[in-house]
Amino acid sequence: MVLDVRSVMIAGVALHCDVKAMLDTKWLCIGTSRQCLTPGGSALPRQDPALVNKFAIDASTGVMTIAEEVDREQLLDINGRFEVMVEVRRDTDVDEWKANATALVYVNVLDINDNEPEFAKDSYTGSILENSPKSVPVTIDQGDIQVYDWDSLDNGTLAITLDGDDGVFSVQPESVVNEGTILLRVLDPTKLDYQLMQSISFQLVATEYKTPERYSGRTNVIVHLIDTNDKFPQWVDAPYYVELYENASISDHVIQLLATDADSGDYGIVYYYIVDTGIDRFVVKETTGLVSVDQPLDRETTDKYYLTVEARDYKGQGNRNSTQPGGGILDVNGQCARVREYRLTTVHRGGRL
Ligand SMILES: [Ca+2]
Ligand SMILES: [Ca+2]
Ligand SMILES: [Ca+2]
Ligand SMILES: [Ca+2]
Repeated sequence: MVLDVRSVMIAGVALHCDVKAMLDTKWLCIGTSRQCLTPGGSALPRQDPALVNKFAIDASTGVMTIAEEVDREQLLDINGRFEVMVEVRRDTDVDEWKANATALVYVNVLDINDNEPEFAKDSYTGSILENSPKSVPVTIDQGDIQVYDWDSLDNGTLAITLDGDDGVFSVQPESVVNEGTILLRVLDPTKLDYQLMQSISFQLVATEYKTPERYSGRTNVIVHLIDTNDKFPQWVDAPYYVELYENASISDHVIQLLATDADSGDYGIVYYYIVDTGIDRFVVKETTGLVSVDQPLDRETTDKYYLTVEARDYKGQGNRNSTQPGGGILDVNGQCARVREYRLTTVHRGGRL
């Protein structure tokens, strides 16, 4: 015989079962047995006696009752189904072992929606490279993001959504039954710019969508963006043009060049290099961009110079951008040596190499 009982039931509630129908005036029900039998009658491994003891039976009426609280979600290893052996014995028998009978009572514990969706952790942290393409998964520091609702079928069926991520990520899967491991993937790569934001905070939400209660659970997620060297040095105030007198001394400052780079750390530190071959009249300090005279100038030979200077990030090994500062050599005519600096729009601005 099979009985159904709603979980969680309160101890003492009567189950009117067919055990009573087995009884007549000559038989007494003496209680539940701890031994389980298959429907065919062969011995099974015993259910935990503690489980069988959740039931009691009235010895005179045969009415089974619940002796302890029954929670289906605590009985998943037996699929929410008890197998209770009930024994009856005729009280007038001298040899009670020959005058008894047994029946196996199956008790199915029916589910109620008494669990709310829950994530394994209250918060998660993750990381991802900026500019990662669509569908790339976020690396989660804690391993997997796991969500649970152990209620049965619709009561444990969840929709997984994002709240507050501004459309940057997607979730996979979008629906879970009972338990699931949630992956976060890139949905909109254009918003993964370290120079715009270094981290994104949002919530993951698991919501029952097949129950009237619509229970839901949330967890907090912070995804840190990892900078990449995606920005190139940019020249400030280019193009450059200077005029200097031919008697300028070695080490005289000619012009201060400046390029900036928005990346962080070494990706954003700029070094300067003169890349022309055959022009050895000037030097640039790698770390500052200051151009100085390195060889005596001779106006009779050359009255104009154009250098090509590169700004490079990542210790001089990364992205490059060049400019071409120009210089005119002026006759001294008895004046003191000095430098005149101009910004000329006609001077070509170097492009990316
Ligand atoms: Ca539930
Ligand atoms: Ca339940
Ligand atoms: Ca960057
Ligand atoms: Ca850079």
